[in-house]
Amino acid sequence: MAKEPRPIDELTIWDDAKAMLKKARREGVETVHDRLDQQTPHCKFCELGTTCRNCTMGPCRVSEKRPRGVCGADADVIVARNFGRFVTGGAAGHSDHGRDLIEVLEAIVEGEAPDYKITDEGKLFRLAGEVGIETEGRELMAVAEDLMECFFADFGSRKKSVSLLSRVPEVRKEKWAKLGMTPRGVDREIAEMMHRTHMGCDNDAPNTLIHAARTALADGWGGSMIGTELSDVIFGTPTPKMSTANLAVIKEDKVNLLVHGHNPVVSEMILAAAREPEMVARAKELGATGINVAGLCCTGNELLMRQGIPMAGNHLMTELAIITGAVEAVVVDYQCIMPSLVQISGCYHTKFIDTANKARFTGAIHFDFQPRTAMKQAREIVSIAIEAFAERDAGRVEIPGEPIEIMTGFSNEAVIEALGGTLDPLVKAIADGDIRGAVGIVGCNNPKIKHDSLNVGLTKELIKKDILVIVTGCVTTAAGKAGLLVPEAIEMAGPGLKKICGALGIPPVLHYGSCVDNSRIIQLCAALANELGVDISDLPVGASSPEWYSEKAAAIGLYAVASGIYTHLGHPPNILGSETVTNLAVSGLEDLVGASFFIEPDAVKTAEMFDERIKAKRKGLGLSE
Ligand code: XCC
Ligand code: SF4
Repeated sequence: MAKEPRPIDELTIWDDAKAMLKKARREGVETVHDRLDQQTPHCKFCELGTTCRNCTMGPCRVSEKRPRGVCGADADVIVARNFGRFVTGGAAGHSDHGRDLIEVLEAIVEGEAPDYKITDEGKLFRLAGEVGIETEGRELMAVAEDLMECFFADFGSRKKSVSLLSRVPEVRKEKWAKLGMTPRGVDREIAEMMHRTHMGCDNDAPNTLIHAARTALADGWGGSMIGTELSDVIFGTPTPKMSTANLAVIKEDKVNLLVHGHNPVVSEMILAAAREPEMVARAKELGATGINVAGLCCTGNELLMRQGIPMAGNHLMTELAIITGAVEAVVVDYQCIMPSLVQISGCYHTKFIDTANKARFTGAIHFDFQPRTAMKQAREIVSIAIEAFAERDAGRVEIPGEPIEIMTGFSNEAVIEALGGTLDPLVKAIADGDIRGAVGIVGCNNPKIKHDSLNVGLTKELIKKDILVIVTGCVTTAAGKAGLLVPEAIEMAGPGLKKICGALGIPPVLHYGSCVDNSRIIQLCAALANELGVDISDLPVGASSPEWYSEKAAAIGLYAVASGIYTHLGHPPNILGSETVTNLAVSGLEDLVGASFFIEPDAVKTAEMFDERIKAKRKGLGLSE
C-alpha cells in the first residue's frame, strides 16, 4: 500500500518551495520527497554501516548474532572500511574537479584554450611564490607552466606532501607527520584507500580512519584548494557584490537558463555566451526581453561569487526550479545533479543538457565540452535554450514570491582588503571579544531534514552569540533567503558582531563560495593561527554541516576535524554500528588531532555546544569568554 505523502509544511521552511511542491502534486510530478517516502524505512544494516560488499564470499551483514563476515571481518573493520571509501568518494569528486582546472591552465599555457585566460595574474604569481616557484623577473606564462606542473604533481606519488601544505602551521604539520596523516599525493591517497579496504588488507579500524583523514586532507589542502585557487586565477578572485536569491530570480519574460553542478569552466562560458548581443537579439526575436542565467548549487555559487548571477536555489530546490514551468534549459557539469531532473525536465519544455563525459545522464542532450571549443559549444547550448522559449506553455508557468537581496564575493583577499590590508583588525576584534569566534556552516540539503530548517536555525543562533558565520555551498542560498546575507542582518546579531560588521558595512554571515571553496576557510584559519603563533586547534572556531548528504561533505568534515576544527554534523554518517569508529569520531580524534565531530539535530543545542567550545578556546588563548 502506498504511503500517504507527508504534509508539505513538514518538508521545507520556504514558501517558494511549498508553492512548487503543491504544483508538483497537482501536476503529478514526483520529487525527492516522494522517493524518500518510497525508500523508507531504510535497511538497518546499511544505516549502521555493518554491510560489506567488498568481495563475493559475501555480501555480509554483521550483527550481535552474527558478529563476523565470511572472511572474519567484524563490525569495526567493516564500518571503518565503508566510511573510508565514503570519504574517499568525496575527496575524489572535489579533487578531480580541481584537476579539471589544472587542465584548463595547461590548455591556456599551451595556447589551446582561446576562450579562457589568466584573469588574476597577481594571484598566479603569489601562488607560485607560496609553492616555491621562482617568480622574480619571469614571464607570466613561464610561471603558469611551472605552477601547472607543480599542481599536477600534487596528484601523484613523487612528493612527500602536497604543495599548499606550505600554508599550514608547523605544529599542525608535525602532528600529521607523527600520526602518518600527512597527505602526500591526492590520487595516491585515494588509490591507497581503495587498496587498504580490499579484503585482507587494513583490518584495524583506527588505522583505516587515520588514512581516511589523510585522504580528506589531500582533498582540503590539495585537490579542493587547487580548484579554488586556479578558478580565481582563471576567472578572477571574488570581490563583494550584491545579487538575489530564491525561485523568483527566474523571470517570466526572459529565457531562463539554469547552470547546475560545480565546475565554473562550463558555466562561466555559458554566461559569457548568454551575454553576447547576437544571443540576446535572437531571444528578443522570439518575444523574450532577454536571457537570464541563474545558478543552482555550487556552480551557481561560483558564478554568484565572481559574476553576481542570481541564485535560483540549493540542492532541494533543483527539482522545484524546473516545476516553475519557466525554465528553458538546465545545463549541468557534475556532482549533486539528481538524475530525476531529466524526468522532470521532460514534464515541461525544459531542455536538460549535460556537458561532461564523466557525468552523462540518459535522456539528456550531450555536449563533450572542451577548453579548445568552449565558446562555440557554449553558444550552441545557449541557442538551444533560446529556441526552447518558443515551446514554453504560459498556462503552466508559476513563479512564486519576490527575490531576496544577498551580498556575496567574500574571498580571503577581499576580506583582507576590507580590513585594510592585514588580518590585524580581525585578530583585534576576536581579542576584544566583539567577534567571539567563527563557525563555517557548509554543505547540503537532505530530504530527511526539514529543508533548510537547521541551516538557517543554526546560523541565526550563532550570530546572536557574536559568532561570525561563514557559509558556502548550499547553505548560501538558505542564509540568503533568510535575509542573513545583507548588511542589515546585523539587527539579528549580537552587539559585538553588530558593531564590527556595521562599521565595515558587511553582513554577519559571509558568503565564501562553493564547496571546494571551503578551502578558503581552512586557509583563513591557518593564516589566523600563523598570525597568533598557535595551532589551528587553538582557535575559537568551528565547522558545521547541518543538513549534509554527500560523500563530499563527509570529506570536508573530516579534513576540517583533521585540521583541528571542531565539527558539527546534523545527523550521523553510517558508522553507528561500530563503537570503536563512533567513539573515535566523536571523541578519540580529539586526543589525536585536537578536534572531533559532534552530532546534534537541534539548532539551539548545537549553538550552545559551539559556544562552550569557543569559550574554552578563548580561555586557552588568554582571552575573555
Ligand atoms: Fe552538493 Fe555543492 Fe552539498 Fe550542495 S552543498 S548539495 S555537496 S552542491 Ni557542497
Ligand atoms: Fe564479507 Fe569479508 Fe567479503 Fe566483506 S570482505 S563481503 S565481510 S567476506
